[in-house]
Amino acid sequence: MPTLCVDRITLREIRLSLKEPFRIWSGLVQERRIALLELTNRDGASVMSECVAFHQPNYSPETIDTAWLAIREWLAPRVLGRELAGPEQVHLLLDEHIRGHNMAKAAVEMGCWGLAAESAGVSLSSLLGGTRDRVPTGISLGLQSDPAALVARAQAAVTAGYRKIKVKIRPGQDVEYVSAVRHALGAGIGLMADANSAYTLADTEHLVRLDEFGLIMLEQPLGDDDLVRHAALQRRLTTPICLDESITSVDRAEDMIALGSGRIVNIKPGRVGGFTASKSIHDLCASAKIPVWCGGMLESGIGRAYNVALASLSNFSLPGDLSPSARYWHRDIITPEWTMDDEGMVQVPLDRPGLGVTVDHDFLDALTVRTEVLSARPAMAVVA
Ligand code: OSB
Ligand code: MG
Repeated sequence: MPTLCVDRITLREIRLSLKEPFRIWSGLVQERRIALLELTNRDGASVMSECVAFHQPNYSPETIDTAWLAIREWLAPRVLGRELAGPEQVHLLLDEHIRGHNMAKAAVEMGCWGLAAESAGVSLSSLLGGTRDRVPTGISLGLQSDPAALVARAQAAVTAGYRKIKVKIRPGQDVEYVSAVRHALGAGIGLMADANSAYTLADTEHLVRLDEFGLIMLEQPLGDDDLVRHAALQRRLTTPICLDESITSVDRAEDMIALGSGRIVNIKPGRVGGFTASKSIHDLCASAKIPVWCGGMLESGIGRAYNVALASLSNFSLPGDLSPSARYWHRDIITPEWTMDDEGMVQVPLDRPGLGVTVDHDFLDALTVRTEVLSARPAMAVVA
């Protein structure tokens, strides 16, 4: 068993412009500021990981800048130069006496999983216990200016082969939009809506109107930390509620099940602090017969590699937000880019060790706006 000992973490920030701005209720992303980590093992192996925090705290309290600080000041020092029995150990190591900062923790923790896979010469999917060689893919469509614009995008997505169409909604842009898309696509297409916490319980009667469209789920209608009101709303809806923002740990998933706050979980490894927590939530949900699927955070091809590996686990039974590179970027930072076949499936790169993607370092350098190298604290210098 090759040992895991991270000697160096190089942080870098890149800027990557989306082909089309992505709008949710609480904000807009046009140019993605992405923090990438390169972890180097003592044996020389190295791997990159991605921190999914946005530039603003509109999805979760973290931002790229708070994550950068947390990694430099508190998280990297916990792993650098330490002999690790395996990546399973890293979650607890980062979690003890450090509250929150899940996306920062996840970037380090998932990088350790990637490094372990790379060093052992196995695919990340096999190291995690994945059981599939391809995963079904959905698309997430941002808020549009009118129903026709949304319908056009939804129809194009169905033609491209996507297995699930998710539309963002907000007060004033909901029933009319969902109705237009459902009528245009027909009853057989898997359709869902994501509100990113845009509503309150006072909107219950209004949200009940969505029941008639046969949505596979309604994602995160209420407050990000509000399981109690989601339970009240779920009692009024026939549409299953799926929680995204609210599920920040395996304990919150347990609470959701106990309270009946939702019937489906969107697992984003960044939001829950990494792969060990993701696997625990996956296993808990499997035993409670709660389907899970892998969400997205407008990741580059590096973050996508981690999500695809995770989505190859058996209880990821619904299509994930795992769109191919070309849905987001003019050019991705990996070669070849992520693609989807016309059945809406993404191939899990099982035949390659580690992440299974090749980073385009020249392009990465051209996109980089800052870097910082973090190393194991050197032994005290002896001054002669
Ligand atoms: O709620 O899943 C979300 C994008 C930004 C912020 C929140 C969300 C999303 C998405 C995009 O839905 C999913 C993707 O990466 O394609
Ligand atoms: Mg969501």
